[in-house]
Amino acid sequence: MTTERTLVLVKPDGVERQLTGTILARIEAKGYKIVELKQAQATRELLEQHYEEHVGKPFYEPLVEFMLSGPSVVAVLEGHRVIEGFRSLAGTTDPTTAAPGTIRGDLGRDWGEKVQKNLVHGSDSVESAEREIGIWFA
Ligand code: YYY
Ligand code: MG
Repeated sequence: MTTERTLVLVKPDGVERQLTGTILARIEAKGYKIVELKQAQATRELLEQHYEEHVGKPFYEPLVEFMLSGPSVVAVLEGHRVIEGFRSLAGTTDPTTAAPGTIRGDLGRDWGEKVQKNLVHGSDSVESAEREIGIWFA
């Protein structure tokens, strides 16, 4: 089995709520290695690439506005099966119903807004991981 890399974001809600340390600690406690780490302010152009699969969907515009609302913390994790491992750690997309024990399930909820502020992003495949790492660490 080969070592994988995945792109993780602590989204602007996580940074604003000062949950970066908590989230990174959970990643390290699970045993994954953080091999790149920085804070970055996304641009509309960057987000259009990052979320290319979602361009045109009803939630796309609110999602972009939210992602532009403040800096994100951007990390690359490394480990065996880290792509599915981080997504399991993150929990399902809707933080209200994400399982307790996950990052989204323990730390997130619906704030009554159009967009789902769900604290983190994790790549969903080897292909998207390599693509997203190239976008955020160009
Ligand atoms: O991979 P994941 O982040 O769990 O969900 P995606 O289906 O890739 O959607 C990306 C992002 O868009 C999601 O984290 C929140 C937002 N979103 C939304 O606001 N409303 C939806 N119905 C679906 C997704
Ligand atoms: Mg996704």
